[in-house]
Amino acid sequence: MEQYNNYINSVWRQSRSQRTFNNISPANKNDIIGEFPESNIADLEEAVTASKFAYDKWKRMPAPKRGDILRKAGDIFAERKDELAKIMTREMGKPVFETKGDIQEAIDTCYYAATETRRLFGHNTPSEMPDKMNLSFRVPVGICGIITAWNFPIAVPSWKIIPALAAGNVVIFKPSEDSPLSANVFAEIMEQAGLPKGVFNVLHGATEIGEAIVNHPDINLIGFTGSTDTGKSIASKCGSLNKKVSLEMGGKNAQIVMDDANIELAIEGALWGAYGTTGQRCTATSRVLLHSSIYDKFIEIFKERVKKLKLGDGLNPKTDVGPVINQKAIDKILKYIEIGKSEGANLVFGGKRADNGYNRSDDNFDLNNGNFIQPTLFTGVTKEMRIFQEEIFGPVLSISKFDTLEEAIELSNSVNYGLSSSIYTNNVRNSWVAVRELEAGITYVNAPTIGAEAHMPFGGVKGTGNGHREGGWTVFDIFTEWKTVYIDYSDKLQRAQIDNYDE
Ligand code: UN1
Repeated sequence: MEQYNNYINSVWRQSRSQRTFNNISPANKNDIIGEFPESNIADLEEAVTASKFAYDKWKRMPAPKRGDILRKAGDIFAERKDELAKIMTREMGKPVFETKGDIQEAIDTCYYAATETRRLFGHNTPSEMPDKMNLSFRVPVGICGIITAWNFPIAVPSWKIIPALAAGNVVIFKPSEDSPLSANVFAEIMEQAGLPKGVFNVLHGATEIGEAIVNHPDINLIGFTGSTDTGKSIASKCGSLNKKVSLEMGGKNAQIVMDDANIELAIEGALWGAYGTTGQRCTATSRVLLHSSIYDKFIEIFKERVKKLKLGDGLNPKTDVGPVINQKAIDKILKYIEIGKSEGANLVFGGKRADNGYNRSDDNFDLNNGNFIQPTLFTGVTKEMRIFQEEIFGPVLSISKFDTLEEAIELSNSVNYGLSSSIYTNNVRNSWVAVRELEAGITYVNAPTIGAEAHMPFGGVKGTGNGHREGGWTVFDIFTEWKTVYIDYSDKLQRAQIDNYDE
């Protein structure tokens, strides 16, 4: 079996723990991708020592020079797009057209961050004293511990790592144990781009190494994408250590469809939003709220479209929907389907593991060997139901009914999450009222709840985040501190707040 390593100080090496875990393709349990190290605290100490040493030089390199390296990384991601997309599909399952999009987000992020290194604007402002100059500019935070999920194995890490590096930080990255190979390719690309040694390190493993990173006193910041429960416990630990922490967590995103909407467009949007990435996005459409006058018509057409979605190997271009990530995910999703049934929702389609009787992209592909679940559709879902409230992270969509826009907004907002939201309407007033009232970091008008672009702020309110926004210009608020400078050239002691108001 192929053996893979950690990446510390530009050296590929085994863990001191001597322990490993297997990375298995979710589409085929017989396809073992390789063995990866289960890192421990000794590995982390080495990475921290290397990072500290690297930080000293990296933070002093002119930002535009750092930008040149990141631009080069973008070029290499672009050159290696096809090859990397296949690796990602093999390891986490989503179809190749999606993994290519995932890499494109990283390319966009590299190019955006590279140009930002020539801005990273600070502020000059008048002093209240004569002959004195006030300014404030961004400085790096230090060593950043980055912990991410597997559903966007390149895009989501890049949203954090690339701007962190652009701003002069160094990074210790713990990828998900379900997508470790993509992380190693990420490291290879950073090295090819010319990143100095120790600036970017990868440590594989699960909770043990994740907790060690969060607890390490010399790691100054934690950037996390994953579940709300894990995020909250990381945040409380960081609180007690007075460590900066940025969290991107769960979602329970709703698409509202008004009676005046283009129904065909809304159906297409819901299909992509709910079943794209097999529903495994924090931005996924897990609820559709339909105006009562179009409720039956929408469901009738929608159900037929869901039936047509072909399951299979993401490497096959005919596949619409890939597998879910692992057995734990299957158990969780099937448990929620049972909950939905017992709560009285109508299961109108799907609801089971998909076997070879299911609509496949290739008749010879054995769905039984992979983690395949039928795209599932519940109707008649009410807001008290757990399937309406809780994040399932799988191909399960709940449909509910409303009579007025106010009711739709109230339904959309009546969950503990607030990442994405959407309204389909051809009425200007409806759309702007929704934009104003929806409690979410992102609102789409006439587009599904997925599809964030790299140069815009990304993040959510309520249980989704802790006030930060990745993406665009706002990500630099996470990965920098402000240094404020006063330069007094009056040649005398000037006491602020006192001398200038002296009679
Ligand atoms: C995620 O699910 O963690 O907007 C990120 C989107 C993608 C990013 C999703 N561009 O759905």
